[in-house]
Order: sequence, then structure tokens, then C-alpha cells
Amino acid sequence: MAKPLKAEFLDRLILIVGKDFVISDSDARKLYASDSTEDFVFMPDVVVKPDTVEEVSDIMKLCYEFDIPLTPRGAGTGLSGACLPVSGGLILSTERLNRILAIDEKNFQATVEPGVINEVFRNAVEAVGLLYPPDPASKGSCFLGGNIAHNSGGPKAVKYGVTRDYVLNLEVVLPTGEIIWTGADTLKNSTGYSLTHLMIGSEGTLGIVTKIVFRLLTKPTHDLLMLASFANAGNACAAVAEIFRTGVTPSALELMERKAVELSAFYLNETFDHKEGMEIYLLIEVDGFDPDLLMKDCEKISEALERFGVDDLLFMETFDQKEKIWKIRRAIGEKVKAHSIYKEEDTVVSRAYLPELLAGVKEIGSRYGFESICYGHAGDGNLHVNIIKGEMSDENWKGKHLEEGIREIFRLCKKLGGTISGEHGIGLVQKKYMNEVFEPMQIDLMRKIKAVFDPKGLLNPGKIFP
Ligand code: 2HG
Ligand code: ZN
Repeated sequence: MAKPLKAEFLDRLILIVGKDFVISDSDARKLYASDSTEDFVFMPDVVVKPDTVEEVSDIMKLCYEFDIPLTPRGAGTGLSGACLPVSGGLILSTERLNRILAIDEKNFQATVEPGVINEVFRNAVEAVGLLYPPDPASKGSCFLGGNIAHNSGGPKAVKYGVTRDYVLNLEVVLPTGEIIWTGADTLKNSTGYSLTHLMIGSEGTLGIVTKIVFRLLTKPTHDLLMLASFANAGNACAAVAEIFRTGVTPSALELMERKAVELSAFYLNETFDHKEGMEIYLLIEVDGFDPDLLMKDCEKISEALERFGVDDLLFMETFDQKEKIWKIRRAIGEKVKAHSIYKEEDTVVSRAYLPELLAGVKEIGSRYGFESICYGHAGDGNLHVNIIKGEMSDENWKGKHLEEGIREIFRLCKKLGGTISGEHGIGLVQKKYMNEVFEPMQIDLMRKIKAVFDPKGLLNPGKIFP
């Protein structure tokens, strides 16, 4: 239940943003009580929707004065519960901070507010021949501010890198209300500690981003797409590292287990003709400016796939074919989760260890009695493991049994030199596993940094730290 906020606090909130943008009605607040993580519901006491950085600053100062926890929220597409108001208090929604402020075609830069939808921005820069590569599966709804909070990736990360690689400068409101810029609008910057990179991936716990300066690339003019089918999962995983040894860096290299494709196609009401016995698929894209060179790249890749026992290789000729397979790939996460109660792990290792990782996940699942549906960014060694409740008892599902199975998966990642999250972050649901990959000293360092930025611990409390 929402704790009654002091009338003075609410009155002053209304003075800052106007009464239309202070949401107290419980039905309206409920819309901000969940994100895209499992079935969590945490009710905020109030939701505010500021329209300027000055309003954000005044809200932060007010919460600091009244000791009210403040949770920043973008589109709510997060997968680790990072924007859930676990201590109640105030949700600060960035939905009105949704302007593309400038696209500088001379410097290949753009300045945006955090509430701009990823795909809206990507389309806007493409219209002038430029490319903003990070393309999370949720690109049609996720906000750029949330992409900063989680250092989001997506299929193009394998060639173009992740959100962090495109951020030059950030305007940030600190938990005590000060407004700062963290960097400079330059491609190179070696000026003291990088406050910019400290903010990226901090999941809204160190400050609220109110403006972002991105660097952009020239948009490639051509791309080719192949779908490789394997009967043997180990062969598919082993082929991944080999593709890069041909000298070609794909612009996407995705892995999809058959079951993931079946569920996504089914719920999308799309047809997908699985060849008999195929168990796992690789979706491989190359992009560039010379179609003849791209065709040569595809020949090199298909030779590598042949060496690793590919059973079928389909060349996606038409735009519709490409659109359909990407639609199926991008919907997998949502459709697998609609199909079953799940727990999602965002495992990541060096890509040559994918065979051990996938085999290990299946072996652990057989010992702990859970099925998993796996897919993800094979080129990055980033495997999304959706653990499906299936026949597992509620007691085992909610208790130490499953937690121990998940810990075994994370210990395998660590043994392979990997870690527990490649892109979805820690948030609420993964914080108890931080001790699988960090010693107390590292976690203590992070806590001290948090305390420097947020001495009262009011900004997005209850996240990241065990
Ligand atoms: C993907 O790669 C996204 O599809 C979302 O990271 C994953 O929702 C998911 O499980
Ligand atoms: Zn992903």
C-alpha cells in the first residue's frame, strides 16, 4: 500500500511540474508498478512526469529534503527489474523528455533527451544517411535513457559495439539536485576519470540522465542475411568463433534454439518451415557498401559453416524474407515468456566457449529438473537462457533448489572467464548473484561510489547490491 505522502510534499511537487503531471490515482500508479521482468508489482506512492531538466532537479532536491526514495523510469522494457519502485516513494518518468534536440550532420553527432524511443532516433538519423547502431530487441518501445542505464546491446553489437561506445557526453541530475555535464562533445577525451562511462550501466542509481550526446556512423547501403540450420547444437556453437577467423565480422550473428523459433513463429502466427531434425539456427548478417564484397564475405562464411557441419544454409534474398526472420528473432524473448513462467539469465562468455556454455546449461538443467530455451547474440558470446518452470514444483521453483541451479550456471560462466549479465543488467533480480563473480572488495568499491553520488541512498534504492 502507498504510504501517505505529506501534503506539503505533494503540493510542492505540483508547484514544480503542474497538477496534470503528478499522478496519485492508484489505477494510474499501477501502470508504473511493473516492468518487463517476470511478474513483479511494486506500487509507487506517486508518479511525476517532468518536462525539463530544471524540473528534474527540483524534484530530486524535494525528495532529498523529505527523504523520499526516487526511482527513475523510462519505457519499462527492462529485464532485471531495475526501474521497479521496491521501496515505494516517487517514480520519475522520463516519458515527456522525448525530444531529438539536434542532429549535427557535419560532426556525425546528435543530442537527444532520454525519453526518445530507440527506433524513432535510429529512423531519424537514417533519414539523413547516418547510423546509430545499438538495436535492442525492444528498440520499438525502449527509451534511449534506459539504453544508457543498462548499456544496452542488441544484434548489431557484434560489429558495432554497445550503447557505451556511442555516448560522448551526458547531462545528468545528481541525487542532490545538481545538474552536470559528464564529458565533452568529442570523439576523444582523456580528461580525468570518465564520469560519462561511470553513468552508463549504472541503472539509474547514480543520477538521472537528461540529455545525451551520441556519435553516429555512416549508414551502410547493403546487407545480406543467411540462415544456417544445424542438427547438432555443439557444431552450431563451434562454428560461431570460426566465422570470425575467416576475417569477416558479421553485422549480426544470432543463435536460436528450435523451440524458441517455434514459439515465436506460433505466437506471431507466422510460418517457419523447420527442416527435419534441425535443432539450432544461426542468423548471420553482413553489411557494407559493396554488394560484390558482401557476396564474397558470405562465401567465406558458408565455407566455415561447411567445415562445422552445417546441415542447411538459406540465403535470404528478398526484403520480406529478411523482415520475417528478424521479426521472429526479435519477438522470441516476449513470446517465450508469454508461453511459460520463466526465469531469464543473460549469460556471457568469450564466443569460442559457447559450446561448453550451452552444453553446461543443458546438463545443469537435467540435474536440477528444469528445461531451458536458449537464444541470443552468439557473436558476442551472449546467451539468453530462459529457464522454464514446466513440471518443477512451486517449492523448488521459488526456493533454494532453482537458485542453486542458477548459481551453477553462473559459476560455469565465471569458470569460462565470463560473467552473469551481458546486457540486461543486475537491477533487482540478479543482485543476489553478484557474489558469484565479485569479491566483497569489488562490491564494497561500488557501494562507496554509490554513497559518494547518493549519500542518503534515495536514488533507485534496492538495486545492484546484494
Ligand atoms: C533479445 O536478445 C533481448 O531478444 C531480449 O535481449 C531478451 O526478452 C528477452 O529475453
Ligand atoms: Zn539480447
